[in-house]
Amino acid sequence: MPRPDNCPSTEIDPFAPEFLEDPYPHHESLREAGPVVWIDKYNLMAMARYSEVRMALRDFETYCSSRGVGLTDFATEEPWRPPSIILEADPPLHTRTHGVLMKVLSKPAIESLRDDFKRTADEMVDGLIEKGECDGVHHLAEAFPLSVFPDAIGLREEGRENLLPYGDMAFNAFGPRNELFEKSFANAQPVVQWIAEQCLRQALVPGGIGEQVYKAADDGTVTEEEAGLLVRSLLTAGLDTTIFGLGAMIYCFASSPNQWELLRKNPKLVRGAFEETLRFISPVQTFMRTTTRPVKVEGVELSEGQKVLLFLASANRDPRQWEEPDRFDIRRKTLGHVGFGHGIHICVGQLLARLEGEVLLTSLVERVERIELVGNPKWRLNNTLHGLDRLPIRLVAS
Ligand code: OVM
Repeated sequence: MPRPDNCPSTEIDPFAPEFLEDPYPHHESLREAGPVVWIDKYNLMAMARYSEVRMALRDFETYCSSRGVGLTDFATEEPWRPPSIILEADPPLHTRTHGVLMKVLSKPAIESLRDDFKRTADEMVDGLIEKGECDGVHHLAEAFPLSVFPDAIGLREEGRENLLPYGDMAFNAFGPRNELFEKSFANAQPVVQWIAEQCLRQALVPGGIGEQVYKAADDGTVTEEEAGLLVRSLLTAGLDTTIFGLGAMIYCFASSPNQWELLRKNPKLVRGAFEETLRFISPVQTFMRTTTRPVKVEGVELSEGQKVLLFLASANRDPRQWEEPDRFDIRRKTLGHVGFGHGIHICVGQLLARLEGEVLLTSLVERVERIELVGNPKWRLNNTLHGLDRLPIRLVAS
């Protein structure tokens, strides 16, 4: 795929450790380079401005998902696993599968989990206040979703340690076959096998969301095999994403004590605060699309079959759209942020993610006067996700 005429280009590698460690200054260079930028290293077209990212996400006919939403072009290369029938699909298949997950993750379905989630969060926060210092990632951002999400789906206890390695693999696999990819795939076989086994109907504990997906197979909306693949989507997308989001939330408040004070004075801001975290950090940093036809963008002609890298995280901090975008401000109007994506592929699990964020933040606000940073945060590098590996904090009781 040649570089189109009159298109700015860059030698930046958006999957190199120095980019992933602190992506935000690199996003600025990409935004300033132009509405579309050619990434030499991967023959990749990039969009980093809010307006172009939204446009491409909305135009699913021109910017398709069925050829993969990572670097691998499913039209010419073998994907690492059978494609997702929702993420890596276009209408009409996407419409059908999206409908099934919409229903099992609907407002009433998710709300029925609230009381249980809140009890768990309350106990967890109480325990950590008692403990004094803790790791905000390990003891909270990971521990909370791990103790509620697999139960909500209806997974058995045994083998749950495979969930995080699988997510790490799946999100690295959208990028190039670099060191991060190779490392996460070192022990792939048993992890992939365990996941595949848990997606089967007979593996799922009755009463969970997984069982609900199979009920859609009973009424004929999807086949039994498709139901299994949709459970796989839940297991792939449902854990690392929320963990990185919750870790970011704790980090934002630990490093902005004035915002914490503001939230404690006005707990009604909890929902908006989680949303601002998603805008500010964007746990899912990027997704790609593939063009289905030649298309002109701001004077640059993209050819058919062109991979296009969409920087959600950069769109969420584009000064063309946001005032003081690099400021974490929980009173901000975050409407229109693309942290959950945009258009037909917008996150189908967003109500569950928001429930986790809201519930955990509420437990903290009710109990904690200060979140003190007691050591250096460490970022965990991944080709798609941005989040923390370690966050040494002390929760001081109010
Ligand atoms: C999937 C899926 C959906 C959303 C995100 C994602 C790995 C995967 O359907 O498997 O990230």
